[in-house]
Amino acid sequence: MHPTVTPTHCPYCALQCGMNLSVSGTGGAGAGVVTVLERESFPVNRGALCGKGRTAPELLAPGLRLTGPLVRDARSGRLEPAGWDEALDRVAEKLAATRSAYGADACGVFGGGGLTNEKAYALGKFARVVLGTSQIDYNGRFCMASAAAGQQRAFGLDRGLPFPLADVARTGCLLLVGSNLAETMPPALRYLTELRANGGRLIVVDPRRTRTAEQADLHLAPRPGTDLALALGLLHLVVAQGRTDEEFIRDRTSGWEETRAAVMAHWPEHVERITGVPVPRLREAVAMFCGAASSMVLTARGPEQHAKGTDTVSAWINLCLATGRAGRPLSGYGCLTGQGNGQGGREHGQKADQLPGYRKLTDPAARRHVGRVWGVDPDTLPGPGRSAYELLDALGNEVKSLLLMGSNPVVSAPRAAHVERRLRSLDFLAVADVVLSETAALADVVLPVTQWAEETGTVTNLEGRVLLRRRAVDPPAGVRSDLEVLAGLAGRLGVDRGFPVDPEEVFEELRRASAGGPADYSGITYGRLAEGEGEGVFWPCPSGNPNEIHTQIPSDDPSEAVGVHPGTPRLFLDRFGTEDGRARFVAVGHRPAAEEPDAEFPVLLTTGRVLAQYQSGAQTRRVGALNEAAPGPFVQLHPRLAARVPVADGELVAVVSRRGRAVAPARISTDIRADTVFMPFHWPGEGRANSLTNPALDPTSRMPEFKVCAVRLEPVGPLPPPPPASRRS
Ligand SMILES: Nc1nc2c(c(=O)[nH]1)N[C@H]1C(S)=C(S)[C@@H](COP(=O)(O)OP(=O)(O)OC[C@H]3O[C@@H](n4cnc5c(=O)[nH]c(N)nc54)[C@H](O)[C@@H]3O)O[C@H]1N2
Ligand SMILES: Nc1nc2c(c(=O)[nH]1)N[C@H]1C(S)=C(S)[C@@H](COP(=O)(O)OP(=O)(O)OC[C@H]3O[C@@H](n4cnc5c(=O)[nH]c(N)nc54)[C@H](O)[C@@H]3O)O[C@H]1N2
Ligand code: SF4
Ligand SMILES: [Mo]
Repeated sequence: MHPTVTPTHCPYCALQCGMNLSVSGTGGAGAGVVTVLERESFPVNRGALCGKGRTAPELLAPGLRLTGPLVRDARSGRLEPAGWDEALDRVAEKLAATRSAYGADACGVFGGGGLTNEKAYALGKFARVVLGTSQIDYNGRFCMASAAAGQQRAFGLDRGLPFPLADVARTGCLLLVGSNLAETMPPALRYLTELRANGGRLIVVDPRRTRTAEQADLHLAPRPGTDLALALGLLHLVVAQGRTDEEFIRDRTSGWEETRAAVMAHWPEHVERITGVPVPRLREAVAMFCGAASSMVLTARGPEQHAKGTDTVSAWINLCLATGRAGRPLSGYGCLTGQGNGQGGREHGQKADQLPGYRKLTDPAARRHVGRVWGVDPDTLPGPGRSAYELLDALGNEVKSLLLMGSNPVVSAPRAAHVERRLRSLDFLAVADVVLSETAALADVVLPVTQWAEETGTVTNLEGRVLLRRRAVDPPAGVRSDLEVLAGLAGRLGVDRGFPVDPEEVFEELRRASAGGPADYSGITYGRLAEGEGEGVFWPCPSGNPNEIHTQIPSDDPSEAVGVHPGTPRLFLDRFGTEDGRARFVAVGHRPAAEEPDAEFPVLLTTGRVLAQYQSGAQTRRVGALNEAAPGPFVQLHPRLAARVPVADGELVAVVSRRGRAVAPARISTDIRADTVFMPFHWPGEGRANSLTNPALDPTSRMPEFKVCAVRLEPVGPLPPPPPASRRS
C-alpha cells in the first residue's frame, strides 16, 4: 500500500512549521510508520525544520505516552489504570462537590498556549458556563503577556507580528531584543541571513553571545533586567541627535510630549552605568537603526519576562514611533510569540480577563455578544479571575480543585517548589495530558489525550496566520481528545449541549463568537484553510456581515457563506487599532529588577532555552535524539566568576536564591557577562531552574520575573562517577 501523505504543522513552537506526514502501514496508532517530510510550499519555513519537529512523531508511539486514564487509589495512594467513565465521573463529582461546598470560584482551570483554538475556546466556555468560575488562566501569562499588554496600550490591538515574518528579510535594520531564535525558531534564522545578504543590518540585544548574537553586526550585552533603560537611552540619543520623525509623530501618534520629557533623564553615560553597554555602542545602534530606510524592533522573552516587562515593551515601541518606524511597510514593532498556539490561545477565552475574539470580559457589549452565542444570560458570566501565578499561589486556599490542560507548572512555573506544594495541597487535581508529566504525576485523575497528528484543529502562529493542523494517524484506542474530555465533563455536570466534539463544529461557533471582535475569525473556514498550499489566513478576517453570521447556517462554499475578506497580513498601514487610529506613546521610566544583587546574593541569574528541548521538557525529554543532544541542565558562567566560586568546567555548582537551590554542571564560557549566570529551565529535580526564580509580577501583564533574580554560587565538587555498567547474566 502506498503511504498516505497529509500536510500539517509541527506540534511545538509558534513558527508552526509546515510539514508533510507520511503514514505507511495500516492501523495507525503507532502500528504504521510515520515519517516527517519537507513541505516546501509552506511559506514560513519553506521546508526547513528543527530537530524537535523532525522527531515529533516518536511521541505518537504508545510506549512513550499515556494510553489510558489513571485514577489515584485511595488506599495505595498510587495512580492506577481506570476506565473513562470512572475517571470522568470522578472528576465531575469532585468539581461539583467543591462547587457546592465552597462556591464556583473554588474550582480552578489552567490552560496552555499549545492547545488549538478550538480547545482554548471550549476550555474558556467550560469554565464560565459549566463551572461558572472566574478562576481560569493559562501559561501564556508566563510567555508573551507583557508584549501583548504593551501592544494593546500603544496600538489598541495585539498580534505577535503585524507583518509576515518574511518581511524581516527586507527591512533595513532589525533590532532583535532578547530573542535567541537560532535555537528557539531555527528555520527563522534564514530570514536573518537573507536580511544581511540584502544589505540590511542586524543588532542583537542579549546578555549572552548566543548563536543568534553571532549573526549580528552589533551585539549589545546589557545586564539582565535593564532593557528599559537601554531603550530609553537609545531614544534619548535619537532626540538629542534630532533624528525623530516629526511628521509621523504629528500625524499618526499621540502622547509624545510626556514621552520626550521622560527620556531626557536617560542620558548616555547614565544608561551605560545601568546597563553596562558602552556609550559608543549606543551611538552605533542609533546610527544603524535610524540610518536605514526602514527598521524593525522585535522582542522575545529576554526583555519581556520581567516585573517591568510591559513598560519595557512600551519603551521599545516608543523608539519605533518616535522614528516613524511603525505602521509603514517593512517597519514596525513585533513580538515573537512562543508556543504553537501562543497567539490564538490568548484570543479565544482561556485568559482570565478575556472572551473569544479578543474581547474583554468586563465589556458589557462583549458579554452580551458572547452570551448570545453561548445561549446564556450575560449576567451569569463571571468576571475576570486571577492571573496564572496568582491562581497557582491560591491553590489549596481559595481554590480547592483544579482542572489542568496543557501545562506542566511543576517544572515551568516560577518559585516552582512553592507551586508544587500548592498543587499537593489541593483537594482535587485533574490533569489532561499526552504524557505523565511531573504535574500529571501529582494528579488524582490523569486523562490521556490525543495529540497534534491524531486530531484536527486550528492554530494561529506568531504572525497571526490561522492554520489548519490535520489529523494524519489514528490515536491509540484508550485516549480521547480534549474536546471529548470537556464534553464528557459538561454532560456529567448537567450541560448536555454546546460542547461538540467535532473540531470544525467548535470552530464554526468560534467564528460567530469572534465576529466583530478585535481578533475576528468569522471570515475563516476549515474549507478555506485547506485551500491551495494551506498557507493560512491572517486575522482579522471578518465575514461579509458580522450580524448575519449569527443566524446563517454556514455553507460548504466559503465564498458564498462568508464573503471573501482576504485576511490581513499587514496591520496598521493606514491606521492603528486605537479609537482615533493613532498610536499612543506611553511615558515610562526605568526601575531596577524586583531583586537586585547584594552581599548575600551577589550574582544575577537569567533563564531560557536550548535548541533540543521544549519548555518543561515533558515531551522532548522523552525523545531519544533530543535527549542525547541536550541531556540535562547546566549553569553557564564566565571564567572570572567560575574562578571566584571556585568551580571547574563540568563540575557541579550550586545556585542558591532566596527561594531555593539548584545544582547542575558548570559550563564555563566567555559568551556570557561576568556578573550573570544562565540556566535553561527544561528539567525537573535538582537542576530545576525554577526552584530559584522570582515570582514578582508585572503590575499590568501579571508576568513573572523569569529573566532576572539574585543568586549566589557554591562549589559542590566533581560529578559523581558514572554507575558501574550493569552486568548481564
Ligand atoms: N528549542 C526551543 N524552542 C522554543 C521553546 C523551547 O522551549 N525550546 N519554547 C518556545 C516558546 S514558548 C517561547 S516563549 C520562545 C522563547 O524564545 P526566546 O525568547 O528566543 O527564548 P529564551 O531562551 O527564553 O530567551 C531569549 C534570550 O533572552 C536572553 N535574555 C535573558 N535575560 C535578558 C534580559 O534581561 N534582556 C535581554 N535583552 N535578553 C535577555 C537570554 O540570554 C536568551 O538568549 O521559544 C519557543 N521555541
Ligand atoms: N525559568 C523559566 N521558566 C519559564 C520560562 C523561562 O523562560 N524561564 N518560560 C515560560 C514560558 S514562555 C512558557 S510558554 C512556559 C511553558 O511551560 P509549560 O506550560 O509547562 O509548557 P509545556 O512544557 O509545553 O507543557 C505543556 C504540557 O501539555 C502537554 N500537551 C501538549 N499538547 C497538549 C494538548 O493538546 N492537550 C493537552 N491536554 N496537553 C497537551 C504536554 O505534554 C506538556 O505536559 O514556561 C515558562 N517558564
Ligand atoms: S522551529 Fe518550531 S515549529 Fe519549526 S520544527 Fe522547530 S519546533 Fe517545530
Ligand atoms: Mo512561551
